[in-house]
Amino acid sequence: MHSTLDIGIAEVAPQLDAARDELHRQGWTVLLPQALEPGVRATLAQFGAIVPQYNGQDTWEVKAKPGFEKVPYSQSRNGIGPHTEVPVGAPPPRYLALHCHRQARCGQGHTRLADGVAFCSSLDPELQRFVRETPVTFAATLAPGATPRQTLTVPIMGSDGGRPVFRFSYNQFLYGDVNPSEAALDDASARPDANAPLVRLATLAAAYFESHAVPVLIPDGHLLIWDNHRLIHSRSAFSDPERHLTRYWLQTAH
Ligand SMILES: O=C(O)CCC(=O)C(=O)O
Ligand SMILES: [Fe+2]
Repeated sequence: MHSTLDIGIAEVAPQLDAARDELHRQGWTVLLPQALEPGVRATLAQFGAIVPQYNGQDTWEVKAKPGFEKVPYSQSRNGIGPHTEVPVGAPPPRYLALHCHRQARCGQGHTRLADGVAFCSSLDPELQRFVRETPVTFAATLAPGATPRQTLTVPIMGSDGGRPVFRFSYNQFLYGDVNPSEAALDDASARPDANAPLVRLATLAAAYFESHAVPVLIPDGHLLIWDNHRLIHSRSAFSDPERHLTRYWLQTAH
């Protein structure tokens, strides 16, 4: 006998097959509200296992909160530079999903995606070598200025079972942490020089995003899912305080 949940998933199976194809082909896809009818978690389970976030819970609300007005943080209305999620993870979550409850109505607040592997190919040979060979210490705190801090030292372009695993953080390369505090942002003396490879990479990624990123304004009720081992994402600033998405991290066996 089928439960309601089984029937729900069976009904959307063709849509999910098409979405999986697109996810593998272009690195991202958008699921329609109908594909989420069996329940967001049940649908996401068809892509991977939901894993806990920095707060220990398996969801994170991307919604502006007081106290983060000056930092490039998910719970602010500020833009966030090009990054991959959880670069301190070994491995980082394979997929990232954003379920949109209410999109910004101000014409901004796009989630922007670009191919990290293509970005690496656009670099000069010296930086390409740096990206593949030089270990970089990634550091992440749960929230700006918080403790504890997690770190991992690995090259930017690594691999997991033969697949590329790309780690990147504009914030980390410029300000020393995935979630820089206001003090770190203000501390010009602590800033590495413009010729340092990590600073050049951050600047080049921002420029690459200007010309190559796909801006996605996830419609209300839809879910954007992308390959976090391959794509870099960023967010444009917005003013609408009601913008609200729920973020999920998924892990796969391979
Ligand atoms: O708000 C967004 O569109 C994405 C923010 C972000 O980078 C994240 O939640 O991982
Ligand atoms: Fe992110």
